[in-house]
Amino acid sequence: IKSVEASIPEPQREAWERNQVKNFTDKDGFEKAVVRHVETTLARSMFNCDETAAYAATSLAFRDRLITDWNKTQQRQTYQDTKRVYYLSLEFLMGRALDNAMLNVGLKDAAKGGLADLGFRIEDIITQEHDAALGNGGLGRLAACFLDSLASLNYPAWGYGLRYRYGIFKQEIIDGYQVEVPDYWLDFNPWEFPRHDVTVDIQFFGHVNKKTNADGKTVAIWDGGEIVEAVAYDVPIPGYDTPTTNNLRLWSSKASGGEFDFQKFNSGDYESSVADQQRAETISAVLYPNDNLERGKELRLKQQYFWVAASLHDIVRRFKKSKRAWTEFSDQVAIQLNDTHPTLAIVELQRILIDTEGLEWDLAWDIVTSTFGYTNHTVLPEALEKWPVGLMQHLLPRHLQIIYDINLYFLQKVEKAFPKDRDMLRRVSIIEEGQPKMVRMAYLAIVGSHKVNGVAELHSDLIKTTIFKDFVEIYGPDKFTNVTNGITPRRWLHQANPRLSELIASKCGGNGFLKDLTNLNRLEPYAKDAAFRREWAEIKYANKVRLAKHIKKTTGVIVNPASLFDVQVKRIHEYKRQQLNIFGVIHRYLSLKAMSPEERKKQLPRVSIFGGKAAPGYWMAKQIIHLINAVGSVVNNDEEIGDLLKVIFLEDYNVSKAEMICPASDISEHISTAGTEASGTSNMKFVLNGGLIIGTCDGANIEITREIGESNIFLFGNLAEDVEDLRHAHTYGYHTIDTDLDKVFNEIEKGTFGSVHDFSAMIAAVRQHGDYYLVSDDFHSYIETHQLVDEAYRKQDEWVAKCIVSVARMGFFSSDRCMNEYAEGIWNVEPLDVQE
Ligand code: GPK
Repeated sequence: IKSVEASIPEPQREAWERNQVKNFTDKDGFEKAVVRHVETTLARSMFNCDETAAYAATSLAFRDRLITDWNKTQQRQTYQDTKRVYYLSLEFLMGRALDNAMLNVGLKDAAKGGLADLGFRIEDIITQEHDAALGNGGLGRLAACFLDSLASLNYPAWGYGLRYRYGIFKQEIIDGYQVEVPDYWLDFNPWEFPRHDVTVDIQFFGHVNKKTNADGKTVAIWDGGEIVEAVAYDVPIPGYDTPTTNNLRLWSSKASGGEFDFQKFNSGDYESSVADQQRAETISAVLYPNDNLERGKELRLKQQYFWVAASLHDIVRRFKKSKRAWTEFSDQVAIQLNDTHPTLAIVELQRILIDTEGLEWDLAWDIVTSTFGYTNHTVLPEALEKWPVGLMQHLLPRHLQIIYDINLYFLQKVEKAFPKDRDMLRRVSIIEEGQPKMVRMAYLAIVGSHKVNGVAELHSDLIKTTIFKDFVEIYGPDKFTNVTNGITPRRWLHQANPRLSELIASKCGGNGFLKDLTNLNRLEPYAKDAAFRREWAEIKYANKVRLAKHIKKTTGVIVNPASLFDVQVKRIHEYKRQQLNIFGVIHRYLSLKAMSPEERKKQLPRVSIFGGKAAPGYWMAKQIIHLINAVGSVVNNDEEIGDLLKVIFLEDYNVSKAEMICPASDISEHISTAGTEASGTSNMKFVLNGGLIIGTCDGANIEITREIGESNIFLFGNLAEDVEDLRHAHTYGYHTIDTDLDKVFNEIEKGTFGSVHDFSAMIAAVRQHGDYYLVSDDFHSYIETHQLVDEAYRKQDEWVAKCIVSVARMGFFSSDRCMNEYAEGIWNVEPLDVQE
């Protein structure tokens, strides 16, 4: 093994070593770094430093540390020449970086003391930071948790994504309706390093010519069209308690050849030269705000190719520097496709290998398929990506030819294995026949990968028996596997809930559980310890007080922290069934209203908290938000009800708000129609923070139940295996609406919550349009289960004991476990030793 130093030529090594950057390691060093950045980098007088400047200088001080660690990590990884993982994701929902950097580097206390000396409270400085919100929801946040785990476990790994100028929109609630505001987040971003020297020219459009070489071989030449330049921006990803600092490389688009086309500019065509520039910049301008939905827009396909082509160019360039034979490509490189969004990478690598590098098709295809792995995140048909053949032909003519060839060879093999099964060929073809013809991206991803995985056991079973059934027959079951999702305990426990983390550490032998979450099991005996339960409950209460303050500040509503906090925060979607929740809330309200004052006094006070964004074009989801707010304004102002019920919609749910909300929940709702939520990951965050959950038998809820025990979770509703039959029955007229739900509907239709017209479609979806999401079928068991929740919460001691036992049994759901499973079962990569 060559050492890092060996990469520096002998005569100069001493001078470089003598002048090495020395990073701060304590409070005094931190203060010096801050003051220096205030005065020099920010050019502010040290006596004129506000919180914004203190945030900037603190971040820059930590950035200095990260980048020196980053440099060493990259050198080490290059010189050891081990296999690297490349995680391709259109979304990285990172949230804030400063708090995470301080904790991972282990210098938060130093920073806290230093900032206090300089006159600041660390909390005020941390909250200055704008979330990096380059994602929609679960899929993007999963990618961010994976990066944290990969670095913490010392895996050589890079993320590749797009540097959107606008992340997910900011949500405002105006008169109860969602209004979208652009999220321009790049005004000051100390966490990225522009690499103006790392650029790639990306080609679009044009045409393909055939040319015969000197050796008589025919080759394809992709000519003409337009070129857009990709510029790299690097974001350092620090591991927890390790010097490993990995890289997230984000590509930004820019007109090729500098600012303007000078030809056009000089010829007086100023407007069109500016227009060209703007068109190029549009590619990385904005994140598509859809979750679990693909809308097939041309610009989206351009984004995908732009990002994939730049990333592959980078990966191939790095490989070629190693001078190894092409046959060793997959010994050096593993590429994971986060959903089908980067599927064109398969085609692009095949194109590079055959067109640019001159390899034979079969050899190239072996290299390609041994390099890629594909993760599926949904079975919802509206989310499965398909692109019109015509659009692909226009934008990427050479790629379409290659897709046709991939399909031809694939179908030939299928035909051999299943002779005379014409329908099989039609079903599995990468090209869907129809008007228009479509390229099925998931099928292309399966054919071009060596492993396909789902994200929870039920989901991985479902893809094998439904959407990808034929492919299991063709390839055999071993190509398909499961890796149940996980979350990083650093952000979702240590950072979000410092007091709970500290209490746990005091009983688990220190902070080791943050690196091996299974160590949480040492907590279990303390569930029986009354003093421990008191401390535990006191922390939960303090977290609820903090959320109550936020609610008061942002909505004006005063909630009692002693109430049961019932939380559903996630993207608004019919399949996630926020409508079921709000109908249940209305049912509770009607029940309270029907009670005598004496009876009412016996009821448990509850706060129903919602949060989440609706895709701007998802009309029904927006109506759900409106109904929640409409119910809130009636219930919250009903003096007869008082503290017994409050309904809150939290504006602009995002990662940093989740960090405040998860620790403050008593019960959270994960109530998707069985079989629709691939995994869910917030269910894990809530349990890890000492909250219980109410949920359906869906996604990771099932495995959470297996781990923590059935008595510690509130399960309800129909099972996935029954959904199809129920839907079938609805369609053929056997749908009687649950009587309690019918009362709720009647109340809405009386106008109790205002605009009857707005809510009629939500009701019609259940009553008239087949109730696709089984809201009525599950309503009764949902209501009953909430009664069980009330009863359980009254027995506080038992409740707290359940919470402690659940946390103790959550070790499995660390994204560290997840990354180890991918590394062993899919990537075949190993961690790199870090002897410093
Ligand atoms: C799945 F298909 C998609 C999508 O477009 N966006 C998204 O966030 C989610 N997902 C699933 O809905 C979750 O069940 C899952 O936990 C998450 O991906 C991560 O796998």
